[in-house]
Amino acid sequence: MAEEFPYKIVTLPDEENEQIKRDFKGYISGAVKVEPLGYFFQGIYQDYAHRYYTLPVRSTDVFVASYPKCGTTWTQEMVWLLVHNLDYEGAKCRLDKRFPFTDEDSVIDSRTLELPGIKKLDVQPPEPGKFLDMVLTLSDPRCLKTHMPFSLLTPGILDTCKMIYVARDPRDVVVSYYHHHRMWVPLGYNGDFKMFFNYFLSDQVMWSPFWSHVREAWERKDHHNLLIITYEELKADLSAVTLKVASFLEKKVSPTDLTKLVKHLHFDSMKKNPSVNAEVHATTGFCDAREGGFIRKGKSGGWREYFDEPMKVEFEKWMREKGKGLEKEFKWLP
Ligand code: PPS
Repeated sequence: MAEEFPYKIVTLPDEENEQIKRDFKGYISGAVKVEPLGYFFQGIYQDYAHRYYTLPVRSTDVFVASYPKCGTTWTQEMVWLLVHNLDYEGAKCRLDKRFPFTDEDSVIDSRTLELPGIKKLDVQPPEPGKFLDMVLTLSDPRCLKTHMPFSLLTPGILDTCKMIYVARDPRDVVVSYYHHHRMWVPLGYNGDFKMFFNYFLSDQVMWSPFWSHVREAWERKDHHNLLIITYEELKADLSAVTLKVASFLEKKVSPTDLTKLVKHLHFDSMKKNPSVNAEVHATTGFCDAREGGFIRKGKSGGWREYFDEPMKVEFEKWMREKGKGLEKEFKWLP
């Protein structure tokens, strides 16, 4: 018998919901929280929650999971190439086709693509459920991206397949996520950074709360099928992390292969690589190129240019209170 979805999905109070719909014009279905941890989604998540929770996983699957903007794409490209024995020719195919995003159906509401207030788009609205259907028909080995926290994924997923979980200093995450919300036209966010910052700190952006997300992964850090890496480690020593991931995936990489792969994964190459930089969406109007592109700055510590002193203090307090030790484990704060 199919497993029951064990959590309660709660709609936000009317006033809050209406405000969110005004600030995020793409959230046509409003917003919900999944209790008890309070994971925040658009209302359309309800149509897929059970399917995500019961997604059949295979022993050959490799997941890259993260809270958004933590270095998912970077890790995906590395993982795909390692899994596919450095098939650079195959890697010319778009990453979102090679390495689908299992949550996609609940991120872009297909109705937003027809909204007059957003932007005239010349792409066909995707059929609801299309992305999950595609995931089910992929042949092995599947490489899958998710932003779902462990509790909303197939229970016991790590007993079946491997997963690489990526984390990043939330101060850089909030900046990157702000640009992401302005860049993806169907999300319909036109507000300023301060307003987004407040939404982030009150866990009212998709896949928040950040700390519960990271903590759920951290609690599983000793599982042999889970490897946790950070954006900061990738920045500090891409070769070392690549070797660590290769070893986790039981792949051998020669020194020559490593040099080539690290070059391929460098920010400058990824920024101009059309199979990963999502520039195709700029031509359809799906993505507003003025926000700096999907592969945007690629730096650690860029938050300093966005936070004023009170924001810095408030955010650090939030990190210490909600992070409760994790902020130190991940070396984001001393
Ligand atoms: S998403 O939408 O959640 O999948 O985004 P995600 O891929 O997790 O994160 C996007 C940020 O990762 C940066 N990025 C890189 N940084 C350095 N080197 C490479 N090769 C690289 N590729 C992607 C990307 O620029 C986003 O960070 P910001 O801070 O916005 O630049």
